[in-house]
Amino acid sequence: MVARPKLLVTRRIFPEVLERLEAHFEVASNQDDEEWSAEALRARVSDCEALFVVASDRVDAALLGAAPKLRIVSTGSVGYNHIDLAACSARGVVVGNTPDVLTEATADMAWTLLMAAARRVSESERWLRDGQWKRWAFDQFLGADLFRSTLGIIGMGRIGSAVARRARGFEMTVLYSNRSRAANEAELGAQFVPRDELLARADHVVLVLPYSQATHHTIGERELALMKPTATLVNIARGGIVDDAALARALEEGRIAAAGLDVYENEPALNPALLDAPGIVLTPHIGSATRSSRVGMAMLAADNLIAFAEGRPLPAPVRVG
Ligand code: 8YV
Repeated sequence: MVARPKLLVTRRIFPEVLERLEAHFEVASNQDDEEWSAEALRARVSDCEALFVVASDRVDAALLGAAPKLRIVSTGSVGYNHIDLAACSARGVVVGNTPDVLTEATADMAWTLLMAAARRVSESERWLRDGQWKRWAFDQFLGADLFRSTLGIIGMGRIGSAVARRARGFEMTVLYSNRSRAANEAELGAQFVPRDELLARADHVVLVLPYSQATHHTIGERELALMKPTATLVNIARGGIVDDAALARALEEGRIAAAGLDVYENEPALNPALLDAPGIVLTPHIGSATRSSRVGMAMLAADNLIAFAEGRPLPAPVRVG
């Protein structure tokens, strides 16, 4: 019998996915979900042909250098900014990701954060739990309208489109900005506008663009200054797209009204200023966290690995070159 290739899985994965992988690989999986340092990861991957990671694992030249047999990296995420594609290409390492299966859950999360932030859900719940609710008042916790408001979506890919589709039920005007015009803009009823115009006109801004050097701090001091003082900002894309310190200041100074964040610079160590900022709703990177979406992601990451092991094209390849 031919030896099965060695696969390292850096996180605990669903039993049904582990079972599928074990039929094709000799699997070492982190089922206890221990925290592995970069050094520990390098040691564990040193004799592996295949690696299953998530977005919080850095796959850089140092890791690849420590894994001379590595042929495939499969990430259980749609984003792949944690993987050095040039270094993978130089070493002939194939990369796969998990698009589509998380689109709807992540779009739902954008709306969850948007509604919670615009209507001050976290803030009013904290107040209630603190025993401060003694009297009802007309002007308590006034939020912003969603119905018939203007939504600005920055990044009109799969998830941006799913966010836009949901806006129809709220009879919103939808503006979007993107690297290029979206072929589905008529179907979505979305208007393509320059980013600065979007920021100035939108009542609510949702960020759905991938992270790269080019998108680093897409929203910083200058952009926050363009937004309405009543506006809500939602980031379900990647930390680093927003300058978190600038956002905390803008909320503190009332230059925008609210923010809903699922992703942060330097996760999971949040900028403490965000914790104290008014009008903010914070979640711990759970955009894709529904059972069906996460099982779908893990299965697709496994499908990429199995296809590679069987010499078939990956169902969801990332272009490395
Ligand atoms: C993941 C994500 O849950 O897919 C992505 O890019 O950010 C999330 O859906 C998370 O990053 C784990 O890999």
